[in-house]
Amino acid sequence: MHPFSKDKISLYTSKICPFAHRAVLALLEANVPYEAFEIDLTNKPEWFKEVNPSTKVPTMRLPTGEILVESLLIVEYIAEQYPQSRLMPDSPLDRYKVRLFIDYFGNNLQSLPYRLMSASKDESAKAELYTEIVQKLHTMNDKLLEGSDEGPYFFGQHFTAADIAAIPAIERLEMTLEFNGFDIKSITGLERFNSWKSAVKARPSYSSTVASRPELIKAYSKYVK
Ligand SMILES: N[C@@H](CCC(=O)N[C@@H](CS)C(=O)NCC(=O)O)C(=O)O
Repeated sequence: MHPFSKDKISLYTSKICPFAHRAVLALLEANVPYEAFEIDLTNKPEWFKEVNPSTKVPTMRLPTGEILVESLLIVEYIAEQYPQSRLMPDSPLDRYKVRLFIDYFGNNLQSLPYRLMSASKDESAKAELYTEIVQKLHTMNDKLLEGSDEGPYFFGQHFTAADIAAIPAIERLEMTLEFNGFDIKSITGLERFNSWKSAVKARPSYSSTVASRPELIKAYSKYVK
């Protein structure tokens, strides 16, 4: 029998997982009471298979027993179930823009930290990837400007699912760049990106839940080849 909360949402999560962090951010931003069950990804409990046979985090259990998986779909569910959170904009066109940004981010930036970690001993692959990362961060800067000139969030003053989708992987990209001796702050032309990142990181939902650098480095060292 697996543990779950009888009256609240249960979130099976891992502090070091960027996907799980999205669900945590959405729940906190929507002020939804929930109980977290921390899953050790290196030694998953047997009972986790009963909750979600794919044994991935985040997995969310509603008090009715329904199981929800996939971080972006969980974020959208929270946005719809708790519309006062305003995690998605009001108009279909603006929601489309948020989803387009999330799609762009997933296809272009989400995998960069893992790719850089895997290339870490290969200096020429790393240099090539670094050029690609700089170019992709410039494109992200442009996409943020397209969302809103002023910011600070993708959708201006309004914090949305777009910000939630992107920040966990950006945190890990920043860490991996630093780990390899690259300072993201030394890349010029990223003013909009930098102000976006600072504003998102300053939110209590983020600052109170982000894994520390040592925790992340310990967890991610297994990807370093
Ligand atoms: N597409 C999924 C990815 C979730 C995922 O890959 N989570 C990783 C941790 S970061 C996991 O649970 N891995 C466990 C495993 O693969 O065994 C989502 O967005 O929720």
